[in-house]
Amino acid sequence: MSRDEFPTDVPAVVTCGLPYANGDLHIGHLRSYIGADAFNRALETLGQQSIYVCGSDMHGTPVAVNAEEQGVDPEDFALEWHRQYEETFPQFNVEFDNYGHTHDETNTELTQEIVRTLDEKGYIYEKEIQVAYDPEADQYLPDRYVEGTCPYCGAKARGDECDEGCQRHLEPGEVENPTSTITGNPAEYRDRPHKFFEVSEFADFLTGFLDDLEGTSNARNQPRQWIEDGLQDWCITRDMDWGIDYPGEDGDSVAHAEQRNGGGETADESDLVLYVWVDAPIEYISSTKQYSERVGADEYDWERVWKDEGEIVHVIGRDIIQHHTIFWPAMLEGAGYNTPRGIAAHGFITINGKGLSTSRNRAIWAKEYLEEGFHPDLLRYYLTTTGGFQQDVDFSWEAFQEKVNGELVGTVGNFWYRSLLFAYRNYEGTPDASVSEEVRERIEDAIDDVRESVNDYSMRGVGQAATRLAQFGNEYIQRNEPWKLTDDEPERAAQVIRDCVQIAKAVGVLIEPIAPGKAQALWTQLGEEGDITDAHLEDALEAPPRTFDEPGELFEQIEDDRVAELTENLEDRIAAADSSSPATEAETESDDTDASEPERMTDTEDLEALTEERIGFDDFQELDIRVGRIETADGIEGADDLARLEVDIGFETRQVVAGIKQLHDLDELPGTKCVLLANMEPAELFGVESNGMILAAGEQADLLTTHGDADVGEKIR
Ligand code: B3M
Ligand code: ZN
Repeated sequence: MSRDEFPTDVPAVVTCGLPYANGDLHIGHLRSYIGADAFNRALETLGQQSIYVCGSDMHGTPVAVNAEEQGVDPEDFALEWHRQYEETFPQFNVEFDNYGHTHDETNTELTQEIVRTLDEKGYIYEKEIQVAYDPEADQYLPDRYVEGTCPYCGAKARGDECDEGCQRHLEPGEVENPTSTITGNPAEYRDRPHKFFEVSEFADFLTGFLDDLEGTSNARNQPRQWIEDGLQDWCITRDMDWGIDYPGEDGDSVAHAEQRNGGGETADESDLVLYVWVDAPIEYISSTKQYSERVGADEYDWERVWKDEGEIVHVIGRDIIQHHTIFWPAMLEGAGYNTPRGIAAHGFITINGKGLSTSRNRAIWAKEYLEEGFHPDLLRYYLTTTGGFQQDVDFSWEAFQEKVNGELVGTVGNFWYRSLLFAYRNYEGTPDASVSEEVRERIEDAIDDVRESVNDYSMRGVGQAATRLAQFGNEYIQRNEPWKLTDDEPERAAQVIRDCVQIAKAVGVLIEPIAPGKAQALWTQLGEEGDITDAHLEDALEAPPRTFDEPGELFEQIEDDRVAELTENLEDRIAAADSSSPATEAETESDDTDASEPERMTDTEDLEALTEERIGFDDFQELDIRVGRIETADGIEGADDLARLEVDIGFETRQVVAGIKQLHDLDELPGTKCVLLANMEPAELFGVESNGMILAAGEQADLLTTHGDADVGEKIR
């Protein structure tokens, strides 16, 4: 089934994975919230009716364990974090139409109603299973209360997820060699009756669902394997107090007062709370419902969207694909709700190739970023345009600086400022001329690129389309040199500047989903009325106001000494985190994980768009590309992804650093012919000089080579 492209005339809802209300947010979390915010804004720019909702994830062991550690009530603990998140999001220009939480009345009621429906339809059964138990603590050990070995891949795993290995969801009782995270004692397994949701009944439905699903290829393809391997039913209850009660026959929710212990083996439903992954995604619906109730069903009808027709899009981390592509759609289908149209699953943010960790202070914190005084749009731009959405992105302050100074300051900001200033000084605003055919067409192409990128779920594509248009603008000014025309050819000068002001406005409209604050500032400088958030793509071609005031520069260079200081601080922090013994307490974030296996992208829609700008043969000649032979290949201490290669290029042997360690068996490489850009500026990575660049294709770093007998040192032309 192929769907109508965005914009459609059916209302959309965009969501992002709910943050556990259990600790500070870091930039890894922000990739979801910013990515989804940008997607929602981009849909609106296309003219799609769309809202963006989310809420705090209040339940489960991620919250209970942390609250317990601090000796506070989980509800108070979670509500405090919830309040903080509500304050933090707007500071990153992340604007939810509704932000609720999973413990509120709407979600509690809706969750119980959905579970009751599933039960009535016969999709829920009871079964006795073995659950981990700590005799000393006299407590059952659901999920993060227990650690052990993953039965699938052998990695160290939590009770419900193989967070450091294969990323699978684990059912109670599956983790091997279980140890209690409360006392550190080996856990016993005891029999307990629990409720199961018959996910296995939905295999055919899910296969069809995946055939139609849009979004990133990881979310569309990975689950097929899980279905082929055979779906297990899903245990949806837990022996703990904190959570939404399993709904009783009469529909009452039963309050729990005392900690249950290992005594009873009755199937008393009032003893069980729902597994956090049942009520968490239901918050997507509850939050939509709250929005609908606030604005009125005439403006936005949650029931239409969730039960009749709606464009539902989830933005999530790649560690929770299984929850969103198997459990969640099965629940929705079983209870008679609509399933998502698109799921975009992003890679992790890493530092030195390793995942962020809240408990080890191995992170760049959201608050810290803001305290540094950086504008939120810089991080928004960096996070959305660095690497493909599915790729893991290694954060460094140098890379951040390079992006900001190169693309935002050097390309976008520079173009905006020089065009508006020239226009202001010579014409007190937009010159009286019409936009040239060339420029109109170029803007139309950029609009098409944005539309396509949104339909490809590529926020990077949106950002790049805007930046490329600004780059064209800079070239256009340079090529036409209006400053030479004002005296002798005033009409021609006015024409060129008219074009530039139009391009500046268009760049603003196009970049708004990614950099809404800066785009609004440009809008104001242009003397436009209202909010740029309300602008649609077509407005990029509408004439800007005739007059405007003197513009100011909207972006500022990030200085080298600033970056040096930030890098030093970060390195100290990472060294401390890496030398600390593995945390014995349960980790507090689902993204506490090493990110070592970037997904392979195989679908053509994931390919980077072809660059439109052409280069001359002379430009190509400037690249000195040579045939080389890899002599040695070894790892670099402290850098999980990088390899140090010695490459013979005939005249000499070059030392080159390449990000291929995770993707190739280094022992196999010596003797392999490769292709090397020899006149690349030397750079230093992790203290190792890289003198040239080895060429490779795609995310999997498929090394380029020659197929004939070209000698080492031959030039590639
Ligand atoms: N609260 C956080 C995570 O695992 C979890 C997401 C719920 S989304 C419904 O990323
Ligand atoms: Zn595993």
